Amino acid sequence: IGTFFQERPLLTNSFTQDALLQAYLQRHLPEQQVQQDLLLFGERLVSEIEALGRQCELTPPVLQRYDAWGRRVDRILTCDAWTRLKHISAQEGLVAAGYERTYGEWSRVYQMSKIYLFAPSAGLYTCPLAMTDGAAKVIESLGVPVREEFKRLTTRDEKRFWTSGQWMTERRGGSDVSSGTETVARRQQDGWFKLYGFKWFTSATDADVTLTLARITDQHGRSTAGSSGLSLFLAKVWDSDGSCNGIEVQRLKDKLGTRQVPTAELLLDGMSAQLLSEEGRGVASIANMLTITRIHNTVCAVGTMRRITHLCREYARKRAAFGKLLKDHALHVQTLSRLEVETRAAFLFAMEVCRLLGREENRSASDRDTLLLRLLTPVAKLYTAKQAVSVVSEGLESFGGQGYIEDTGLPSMLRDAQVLSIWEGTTNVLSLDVLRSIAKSSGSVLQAFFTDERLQVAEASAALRPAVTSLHTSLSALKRFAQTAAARPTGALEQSARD
Ligand code: MFK
Ligand code: FAD
Repeated sequence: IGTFFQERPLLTNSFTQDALLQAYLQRHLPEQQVQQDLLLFGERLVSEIEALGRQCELTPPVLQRYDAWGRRVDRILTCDAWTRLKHISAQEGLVAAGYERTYGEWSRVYQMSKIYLFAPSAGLYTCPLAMTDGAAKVIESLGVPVREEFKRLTTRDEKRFWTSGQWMTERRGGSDVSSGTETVARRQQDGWFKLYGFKWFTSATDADVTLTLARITDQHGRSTAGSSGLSLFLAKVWDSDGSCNGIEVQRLKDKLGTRQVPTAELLLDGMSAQLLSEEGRGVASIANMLTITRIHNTVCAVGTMRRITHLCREYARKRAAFGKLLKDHALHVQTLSRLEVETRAAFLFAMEVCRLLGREENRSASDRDTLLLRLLTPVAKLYTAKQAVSVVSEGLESFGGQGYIEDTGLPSMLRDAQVLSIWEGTTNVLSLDVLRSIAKSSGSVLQAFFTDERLQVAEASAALRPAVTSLHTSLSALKRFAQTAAARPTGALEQSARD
């Protein structure tokens, strides 16, 4: 069979090999403790976490519907590596660091730096972590008295750590949750609710608790349609004896990627749940969760881009073609440079959003910071998700045929990247969210963006100012129209004709 065997690309400490992350932290968060923690975490990624992530890919979850005696049990069986990743996530404070706020306004940058390093090795355990972080954020921001749950979602104690699901999507609507949600909530005498409905996509369904949306019914069983009829609930997924809390697991989805994560279809048949939001404020209340999970999505997308770019560079130093190493072929270097530029730009974009989030939570955000966070969150999510697919795809090609071979571990990166633009809001839905943020702020989010000196868009800003002003005028006109229309429909039409 010959004597030549290609040397594989080596994965070394992800922190020490990442010059941009190190430089960014050196500039903004130069604490010795942070450096030390990330250095050790980088070692742990290579020595322990990478293999666990791979085991999750190779041992996907299964649904055990019945026990040996024919009783319906609906147990989701995950592999040991998945459980181990849960414990490591707690120990490393991958959610906790965002709430301990040890580094003040830079706490989110610290936490997300770890998520960024963790993501490409972690067998998608980042998925439950994102939702857990989002649930903690909702509980914290609503100020509701569920202290025990909040503590468990944000603890570093692996024995007490809980994860959360995010059950929004139903068969009629994943984007249009407001009209697509059919699940109803019936009030019980003790003030709790029983939920009945069908949740079409629920990821990391082995979670301990979940947030979900449902319509509260009156005593005649009627409920309000649209977003104003939706309320937000918190529920335990499993009862204390390990059985489901009024849930039937219909099946696990057979997915293109994210095979490590159980994603189930669930029939809610009297699931006991606690009302978290004000009645009818479910969508607005879960929006805080969406902000957090969309930022996680962004950070994970960039983490994946960094990993493939690193592996490609590594490989180019070891693989030869036409008499020299790939790294000495100008055309190949151009391809790798493009990947590097995309990855660096996406990294800085992601970290800027994390910085803004940290400032907001530390109460040191200016009005402009808050506006920018609102505007940039959906933009960062939609942009980096698309870029991740394109960068990973190009990255696979730079391995030639080996990029297509399963046991290199490379193909799963492409499969898993593909979901980043679908879940947590598709690209079009996020584009509409950008418009929502413009409309709700009467254009102020755009003004904040175009007048931000650090973004060095002064020239573009000057050129775009007339467009922003005209957008402002249109939005004001729209607002006036809506106000007049509400009070006097015919008058509004006359006024609009005059305008
Ligand atoms: C790797 C890490 C990633 C982790 C992945 C985890 C696994 C995957 C989990 C999922 O995929 S979970 C499901 C995610 N689903 C979505 O992202 C839903 C996509 N659809 C939307 O985002 C819609 O825009 C949305 C359902 C949120 C709203 O649609 P509507 O019915 O047109 O809402 P409307 O009436 O405009 O807004 C209702 C309220 O919410 C308004 O507040 P007010 O009542 O106070 O006026 C909005 O301002 C507010 N709102 C909506 N989006 C917001 C927001 N507030 C802040 N930020 C936002 N983004
Ligand atoms: P649709 O809403 O039917 O969208 C179909 C297409 O129409 C999309 O391209 C969309 O961009 C476009 N579109 C929709 N509305 C508009 C519009 N107004 N203008 C222009 N274009 C539009 N959901 C959960 O709640 N919890 C989970 O844990 C979860 N896990 C998931 C795991 C995986 C692996 C996947 C793939 C999905 C998961 N989802 C989950 C569901 C996911 O959030 C939805 O699939 C997603 O939000 C899109 O909703 P949909 O599937 O109903 O598509």
